[in-house]
Amino acid sequence: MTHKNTELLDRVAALTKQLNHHSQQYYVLDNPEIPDAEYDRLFRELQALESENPELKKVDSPTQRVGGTPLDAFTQVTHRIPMLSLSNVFNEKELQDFYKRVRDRLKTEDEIEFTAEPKLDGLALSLMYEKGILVRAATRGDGTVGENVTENARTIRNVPLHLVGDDIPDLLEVRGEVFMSKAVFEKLNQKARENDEKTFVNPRNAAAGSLRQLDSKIAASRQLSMYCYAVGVVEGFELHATHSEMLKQLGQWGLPLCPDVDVVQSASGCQKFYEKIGKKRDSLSYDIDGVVYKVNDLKLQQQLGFVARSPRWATAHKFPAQEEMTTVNAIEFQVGRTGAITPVARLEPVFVGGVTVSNATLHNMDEIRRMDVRVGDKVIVHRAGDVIPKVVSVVPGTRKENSVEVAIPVVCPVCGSDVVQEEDEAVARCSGGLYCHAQRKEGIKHFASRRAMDIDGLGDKLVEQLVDEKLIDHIDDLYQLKNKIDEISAMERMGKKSVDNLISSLEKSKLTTLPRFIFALGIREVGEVTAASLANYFGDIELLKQADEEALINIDDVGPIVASRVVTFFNQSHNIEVVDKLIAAGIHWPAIEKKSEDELPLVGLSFVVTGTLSTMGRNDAKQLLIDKGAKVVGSVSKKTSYVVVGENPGSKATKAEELGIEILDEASFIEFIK
Ligand code: 9MJ
Repeated sequence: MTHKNTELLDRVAALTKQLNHHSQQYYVLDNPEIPDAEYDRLFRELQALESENPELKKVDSPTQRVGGTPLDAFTQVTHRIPMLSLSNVFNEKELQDFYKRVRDRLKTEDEIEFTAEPKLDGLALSLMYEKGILVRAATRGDGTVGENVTENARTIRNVPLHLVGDDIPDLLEVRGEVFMSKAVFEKLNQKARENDEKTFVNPRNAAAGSLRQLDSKIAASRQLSMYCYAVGVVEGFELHATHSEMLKQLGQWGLPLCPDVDVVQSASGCQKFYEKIGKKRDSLSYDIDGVVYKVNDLKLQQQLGFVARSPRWATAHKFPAQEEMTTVNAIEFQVGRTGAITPVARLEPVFVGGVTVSNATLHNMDEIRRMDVRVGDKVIVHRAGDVIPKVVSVVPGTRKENSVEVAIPVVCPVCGSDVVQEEDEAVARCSGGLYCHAQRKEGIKHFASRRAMDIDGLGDKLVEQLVDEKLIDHIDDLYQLKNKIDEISAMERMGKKSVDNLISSLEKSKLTTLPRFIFALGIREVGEVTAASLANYFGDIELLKQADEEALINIDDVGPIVASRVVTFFNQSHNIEVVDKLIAAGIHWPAIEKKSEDELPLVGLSFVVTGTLSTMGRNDAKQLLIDKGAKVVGSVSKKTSYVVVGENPGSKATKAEELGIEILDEASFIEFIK
């Protein structure tokens, strides 16, 4: 062998070893040791060497994980030992019956030990290792004959392409469940939605569809995972005495195991495990549809044997289904607290996820269009844990002949204001900001808040109470409360003192500033900084009311989105009415003097204020800067001129240092402002 060849062989071997090690750390042990980019570099190097020297490529090379040439069809695989299905129990009584059957059959009064495992909701897969090398993977199929999906299985990152450790059997078949983690499922669906592609209905379908892809490159892109839970054919290895020891052994060979498996005693131990996993269900990273109990002692398993196609030594304890089918009786639109219009499906009541569901969210119009859901359709409803039920898909072929597409309402179903949908948003919104009943509570809370009208003593709870008691409807009603003292006093927790305080705070709040008043109106996208810019530019609310988008875009800090939100807001006669009533009630502010250039020495500079200042609040500091013409923004970027840093500043200060932006501590800031 030439010198060059040995070098090449050594490099391929070294890369293979490193990649296998890091792959195991990342995918099986969840403990990555090197950055992804470094892994990718090693990977690409090996890929390049193999493509230049195809004779060096092994079937268990880490490069085999990215998929290869698409197949025309899967070949069939006959399982030497059939792949079983499990019997089910649905409640504690049925679990006790199962336990009794096991003990009766074993003719024993002794406690029986079980492994208790989460029941993964994926798709069963058989992996065949010959002398430790993965040579074949097959789906369960009908239990006897499955499909050869070896190419796809090789792309599952936590499936070892070869086993590691001692006593590797001559032949080992392991079985387990292939699944898509909830996080990957959400990520892929998010991407599909962005690209207007079809989404997966649930992680199970996603996993099944991906494992049965003829194009293994597509399968690779689906980021499937597997947990092993059983041993099939074994040659050249003496089985351990219990199932739990066998699982441990699989782990030692590098096979992935579910981390939530336990060993329990008797039916009561099983039931406890069921309840524990039930509580954890929503926080698990993978979907499950129940738990599985298996008699732990393999000799006892053998004595118990099988009935029909299921083992007598195991059973699945199922959770209530989280998905059911039902009919859409109507589609209505609800208005949320921020004006978001949410389509809701009124359903034929159906028992799902442990409760009877008769309404389910359809999220937004994009979702409706994507699914093309219509009244009369049969749909799949999903309800997990405490999450609100949602319609996930339309059952194909169930459409009524005369059904019509769902149209977005043109006016708000609550207040009749125009409904608007911005190009950049999936959500349609009611433009009736201050007027719309659906939005009033949040609007009033914002109006009263410290940085807006600063109405002392009018907290969120009191706003809720006042609205619920029908003492206020819109923000302008606040200033009529002085005529409703008896009614307020009759409310819970409202003593005379609180009422007096509230009324006097309201009176006090009438003297404000124009920036605060504009901010208090709660126009979408108009925060304090924008409100100040608008106030300084127009100097007057009347001019702002009449401003068109062209005029608004001229203002420093105002882009097309903000401009359109402002115009939409003041185009609603309802909103104008509320503003006028507020001013009529006596809200006023000192006139804004157009400041001269030398009074605005900080024009053109941009500031970030972070951390705790000892001599003033952060907002006071911002106000000082704004008053001098500076722009104050929330995050540090290359465009930031200065970062004012108080105590415990966090990541913004670090970022400023990284970008080399000038930092002012409190003392230098005060000096600077002077
Ligand atoms: C699942 N689906 O998680 C079994 N399963 O054992 C577990 N399925 C099984 N075990 C024998 N954890 C047949 C099926």
